[in-house]
Amino acid sequence: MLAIHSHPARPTLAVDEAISVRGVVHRLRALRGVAFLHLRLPEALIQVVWEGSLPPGLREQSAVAVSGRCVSARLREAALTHRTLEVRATALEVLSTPSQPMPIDVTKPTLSAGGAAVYDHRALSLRHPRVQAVFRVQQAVLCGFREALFAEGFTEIHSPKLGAEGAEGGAEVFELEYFGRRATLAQSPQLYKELCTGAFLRVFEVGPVFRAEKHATSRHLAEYTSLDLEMGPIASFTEVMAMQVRVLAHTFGRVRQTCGHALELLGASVPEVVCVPAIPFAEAKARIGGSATPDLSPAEEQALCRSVCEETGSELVFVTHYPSSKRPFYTMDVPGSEHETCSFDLLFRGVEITTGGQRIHEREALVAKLAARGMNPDAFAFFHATHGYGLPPHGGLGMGLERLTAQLLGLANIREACLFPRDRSRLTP
Ligand code: AMO
Repeated sequence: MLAIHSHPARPTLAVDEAISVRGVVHRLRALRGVAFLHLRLPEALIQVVWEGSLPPGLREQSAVAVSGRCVSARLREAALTHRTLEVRATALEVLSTPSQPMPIDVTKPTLSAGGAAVYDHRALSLRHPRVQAVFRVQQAVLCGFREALFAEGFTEIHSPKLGAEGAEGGAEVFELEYFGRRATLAQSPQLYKELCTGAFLRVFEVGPVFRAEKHATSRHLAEYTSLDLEMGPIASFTEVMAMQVRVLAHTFGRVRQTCGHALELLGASVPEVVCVPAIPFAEAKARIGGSATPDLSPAEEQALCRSVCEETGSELVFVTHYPSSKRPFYTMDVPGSEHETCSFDLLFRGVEITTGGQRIHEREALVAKLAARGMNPDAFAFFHATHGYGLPPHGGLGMGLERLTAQLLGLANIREACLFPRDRSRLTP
């Protein structure tokens, strides 16, 4: 009978060790009698030196099995991580051979293919070390986010992505046919994370959300990964802001600790998050001489970040008390005001990365707000019925993973931080 053991055979990538690995040939340079292979392993790019004739089928992108001995640590500049090694191979077996050459060159230090080609051949451009570095940082961001929230007593949830109504309102909702009736794709886990505060008190979710954005911009996707948290009971939305600061401080620390080489490859610096300035919306507008609109335009967000950074040195800034007209129905208004909300955005290097705030937790107030907005309270009965049975005063936030990654790494376009981007014109690959 076949028995499968739990001990993984992970190679020790250390100088003077015997090594036996399977990987993919990233780059092949064959000289007379000697070949240099850059080999892609799960966490590293190593150099393999092979003296002898080339086995049939050995090409770039071939999968191979290599045995040999690690002789030195080298090739730092091309590597995916700091664990870089040179291996003298004594055996080299070809496991698979591509039938076509690559349409884009992933072996040069920077990817020279133009914008559309990078995404048309996304599964191939992901093989480039710099492109991979983006996703290694993104993984560390996720890891840091989760670690920080587990340490704060949060429970991770997975809410449905198919539903009857969009949570965020507006026209940015995808509709589809669902067994003969209309359904929508979740714009956010908002309603479900709120409901879960009644059970778990503190919850978070990492998951896909869908926005039928009409405009093609460098900061909008039609599908993105939302990092959400919701917590109760709270006394003020500033507790949510404090949680955001603690979570980001830990997350950025995690990235600095584990992604040194990826950051170097991308020329990115990760700020220390100690204290983040907060400025009310009206004051923010006045400070930059902004327009009279109830939102900050992209240019105003940039101007505000520049101004606050010059004064305080902080690359992050909270804007609080957004006008009620620009916030969804579930947002709590400042007591005694119908115009200002207990809410905030967090801007990072000129772009909004987070929206958050306190929510209405009393059923009557919620139903009244829905009705006042001309929305049908019956369509949200499953939501406000739970409020009737008691929800703690609660608040939370949602942060776009791709936006956060793009801002952290100074990427010009959010698509660079998305494995397989979806926008108005792209549904494949
Ligand atoms: P909001 O709609 O502001 O708030 O979204 C929260 C954050 O998600 C990111 N984001 C996007 N990223 C890429 N493409 C898009 N089309 C896109 N739209 C938004 C941004 C933004 O700051 N339920 C609330 C959050 C909450 O209050 O808890 C919400 O979804 O980084």
